[in-house]
Amino acid sequence: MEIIGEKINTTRKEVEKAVRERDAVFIQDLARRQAEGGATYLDVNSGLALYPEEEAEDFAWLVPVIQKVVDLPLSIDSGRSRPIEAALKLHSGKAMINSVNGEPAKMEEIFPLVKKYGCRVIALTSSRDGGIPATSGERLKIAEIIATEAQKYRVPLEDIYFDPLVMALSTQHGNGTLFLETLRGIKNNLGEAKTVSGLSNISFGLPKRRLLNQAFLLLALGSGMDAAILDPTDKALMAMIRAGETLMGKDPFCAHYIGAFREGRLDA
Ligand code: THG
Repeated sequence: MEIIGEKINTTRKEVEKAVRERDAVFIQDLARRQAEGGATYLDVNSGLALYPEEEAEDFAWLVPVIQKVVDLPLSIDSGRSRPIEAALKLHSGKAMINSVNGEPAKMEEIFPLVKKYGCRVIALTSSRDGGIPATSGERLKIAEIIATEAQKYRVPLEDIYFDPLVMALSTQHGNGTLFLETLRGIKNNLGEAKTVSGLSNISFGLPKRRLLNQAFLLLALGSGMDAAILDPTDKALMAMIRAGETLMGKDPFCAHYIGAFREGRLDA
């Protein structure tokens, strides 16, 4: 599965400071450590920037600084199209835009960029103002609307990673099953479409969050999830992914599993 490293995000205080001070060494260290942990994408978020111009400048600094030290594509995590394009202009490889949703104005802004830069895109199953429906059926309907709209821009379904939007178990005990139902619905109804999720929301407000995150990851992997936004420097979590992929038949001759063992990557 695609492992999207989450650590370069200005909601984290040290990252906010490093971006503000243009501390390339700090950012490059985060990039390297995530790559070494097994990331296949790095999420980059500078959403604390107040103005779009500021966010665009942050991306214009971050993208080359990161890609100078790791040979990985980036997931450009932003709600604004101008900063996203500023990042894409400087990006090498197949970037991912994080994200579009079912809002018509948003799709009109983002899909032309996906087409122009030939990238992948994360599509949240939410509509206007981030409204997230309470049932998997309604979320699936939004995913279908997004898939139909993407066709108009000739964006291939296989480049769209639908995010069913996981919410805290502590607020609704059915939020885990709601997520898994939506995930399976997307995989069953939308052909080549991919799926993705962040992990940490599921466990919000509960003890032993890492335990829940690991169990959740495994259930999602078992339901066909294609990508996850997580901390690739978390060795226990990464070991769980390697085991899960092998158990799901995605590892011919268990070669990756055995290789990971030899590299000492299965020890938490
Ligand atoms: N879906 C999509 N995009 C997303 C999310 C998602 N982007 C943001 C978020 N969720 C994923 N990224 C992060 C980044 C950092 C942290 C969590 C998720 C994080 N977690 C710990 C904390 O908050 O306590 C660790 C703090 C730290 O290390 O400083 O920071 O779901 N499409």
